[in-house]
This record gives sequence, structure tokens and C-alpha cells, in this order.
Amino acid sequence: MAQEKPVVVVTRKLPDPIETRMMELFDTRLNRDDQPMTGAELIEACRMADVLVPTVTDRIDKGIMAQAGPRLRLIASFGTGVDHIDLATARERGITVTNTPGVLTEDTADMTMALILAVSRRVAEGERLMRSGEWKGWGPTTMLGHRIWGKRLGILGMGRIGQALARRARGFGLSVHYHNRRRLDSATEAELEATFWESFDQMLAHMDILSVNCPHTPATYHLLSARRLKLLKPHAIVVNTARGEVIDENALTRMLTAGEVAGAGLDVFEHEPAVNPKLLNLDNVVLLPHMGSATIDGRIDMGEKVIVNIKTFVDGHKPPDRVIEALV
Ligand code: 8YV
Repeated sequence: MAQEKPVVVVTRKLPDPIETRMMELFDTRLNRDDQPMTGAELIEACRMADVLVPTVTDRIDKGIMAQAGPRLRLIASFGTGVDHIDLATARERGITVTNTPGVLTEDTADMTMALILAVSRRVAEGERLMRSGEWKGWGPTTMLGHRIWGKRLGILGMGRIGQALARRARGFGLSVHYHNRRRLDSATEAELEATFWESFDQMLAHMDILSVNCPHTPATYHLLSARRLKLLKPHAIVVNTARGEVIDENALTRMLTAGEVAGAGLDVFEHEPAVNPKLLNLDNVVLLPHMGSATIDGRIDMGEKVIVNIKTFVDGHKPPDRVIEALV
């Protein structure tokens, strides 16, 4: 790899300045029409590439990696979550994996706050009413939502995004509660004025708003199971800008339909791009197409991180955003 430029296969269309820079630096193969790759195309990409740049829409599982060529040494994922990559197999096969942490934090926290407001204050419903042409004018008891000031927000997963959400939430008068594998250090906890709940179950039973901000791992799959969703108060709302798999989507849909959960703001889904069709008919639900981090600024920052990770790797150094280091 020292003399020749490494072959870098990018699975989706990235912002123009990123693609231009990648073309200058590497022997880059772009996906100009942005069609997600089929399994066969991904296998072909893994065979020919020194470096693969996938996104959340590419499932790089054991089967795909088993057919990778010997030259594939780095998977420089364009995104923070790495649940679409079989990390154990990558490690066994000597493939380093990197991601793009940190640069999506503020945008995703903004979108989480937007969903909390949209669900509580019926923003999407009001907008639909205006566009339907059915609005009959102001009324003292029409379109009433719920005040968020003074309510309790429970954050599941107090990493970068959870903490950025907590900072925003305080400005909106919410009291911040959280459950996390590890408790924050006392200085951060004090700065965020956040209350730690060791028991997720107990936290659920006391919250008005629950926000999911943890990654999807085997340990967090369906963490919000039917049993746990039942612990929520009936007036509680659930917001998810992390990964659909953390919530049992069918159970949540049933409970929203039955009025056992008051509302939900969902940016992510268990089987993307499929969405439980029953959700589409519910007025108390705001649905977004996985756009929590979708700002041009964020996408360029992500692309720059991908470039730094590849460049340091091909120059023989340790890339900064290693999720795993290869075993061999
Ligand atoms: C990204 C995300 O847009 O980075 C993540 O983990 O969920 C998204 O915000 C997507 O993953 C890009 O691959």
C-alpha cells in the first residue's frame, strides 16, 4: 500500500467537497447515484477495497466479511453507531474499524429536543391541520398540548448526545434524570444537575418524558421491552433518536394505540426503512426519516473524520477513531 494509492470504496454519495478530497488522496470509487449496495455489491466492494467506507445502511455481517479480499484492512465507517458492522469478525480477520464520534452530538441533541417539543406541543399535528385546509380558527380548547417546563426528562444513555440533550433540557425547565451503565463523575453530574437512577425500571416509573440516547448493542436490544414500557406513566412520551432496536417497536405501537403511552417522537426504527404501518395512523406520534444528524455541516465534519482515519491508517499510524483494533 506504501507506493500505490489505496483503493477506497465509498458505499453512498457523500458531500461533494468530501468526495473531491477523497479522489485527490486515494484511488476512490464513488457511488454517484447513491443507490444502497446490494449484498452482492457489498461483497464485491469488500473484495476489491483496501478501505471500505460504509454507512448505517450497509450491513457488514459475518457472511459479507467472510468473502472480503485479503487487502481489506480498514472499515472507516461514515457514522458514529457501529451496530451495522460485525466487530468481532472484523477483529478476527485483522480489519481495523473506525467511526466518526463527536461531530454529530449537537445536531442529534437538537433534533431530540425538537421531537420532545413536537410531540408535547402537537407541532406536526398542527401543521397537518393547516395543510388540510380544515382549520376553523383559534379556539380556547383546541390543539392543547402539554407544558414541558417543570417536567421530568429521563435520559437512557448519558454519553455525549445524552449530555448535550441534558444541557438543552435545563434551558427548557426540565429536570434531568438519567440511567447509564456507569454513573457520571460528580463534577459532570453537578454541572448537568442530573439525577442518576441505578435502576432503569424505577426511573421509567417516575418520568414524564423518556429519551433514548444509548447505542444499540446486544445488551441494549429491546431494552425498552413490553414489560418496561408498561412501567411508564400513561401520560409519558417516548423519544428515540438513537437506534430503533433499543425499543420493542411493536409493543410501543400497541401501547400508543391503546393510550397506555401518551405519545412518541421517533427518528429511528427497528427495521429501517420499514416502519410499523400502524404508527402512520397515530396522531400522537411524530415520525422522522433518521435525520437526527442530517446537517450539511455535520456530514462534512463526518467526512473529514473519515478522511483523517484513512490517511493516518495508510500512513502507518493509528487512526484516531478506532472502534476496534485488528487482532492480527
Ligand atoms: C448517521 C447515525 O447519519 O452516526 C450514526 O450513528 O445514526 C446517523 O446519525 C448515520 O449513521 C450515517 O451512517
